[in-house]
Amino acid sequence: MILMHDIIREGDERLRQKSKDVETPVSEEDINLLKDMLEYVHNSVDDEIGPKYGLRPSVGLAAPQLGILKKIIAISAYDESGKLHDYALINPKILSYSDELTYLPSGEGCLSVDREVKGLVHRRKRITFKALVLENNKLIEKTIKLKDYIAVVFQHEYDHLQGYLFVDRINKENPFYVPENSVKINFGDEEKND
Ligand code: K3U
Ligand code: NI
Repeated sequence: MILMHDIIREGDERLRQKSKDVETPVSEEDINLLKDMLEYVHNSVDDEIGPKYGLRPSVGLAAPQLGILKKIIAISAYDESGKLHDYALINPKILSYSDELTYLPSGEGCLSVDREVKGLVHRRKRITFKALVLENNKLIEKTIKLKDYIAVVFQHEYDHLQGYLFVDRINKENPFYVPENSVKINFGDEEKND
């Protein structure tokens, strides 16, 4: 099982490198890595397993965060309507995205960044990507459209495959700057201050 000491941190050069495509047919080893990564994300938010093993809660994990420079991503997160999105992805490739941007009003965090970084990360509001998706123990090539929060989570993880961290995307002069084409993600349980 993946633990926090397996996760590499800011300052490790491997987080700054570009990941390589996973060779197909995908090996048993790579499929097991993908399963272990999704298991980490599930365990991290489990009320018993998370605290027992000291796991930092997470909605996603990318292979480079384990020092493995392969295009592999696991995501498990609830969208704004309460729907669970579980994705185990190999070789994701963004096909298109909206001009419109979106952002989390509380900013982002990362298992590989051990400090609180204040500021907003503006990401594409809608994206379409293709990937090999693990479903029912089978890898299927799929095209997936995501929007809003789940699209933000996907882009955070996809950035890890390109060697970017969320801190790189915060405006240095004005961390809370909001471009006119960026809209706040609203989970519906926040106070309305605007
Ligand atoms: O955003 C986090 C969260 C955890 C539990 C419940 C709800 C939210 C924790 S930080 C996180 O999940 C990172 C994981 C990382 F670093 F390994 F990629 C991913 C993330 C994606 C989008 C926004 C913020 C964080
Ligand atoms: Ni991260």
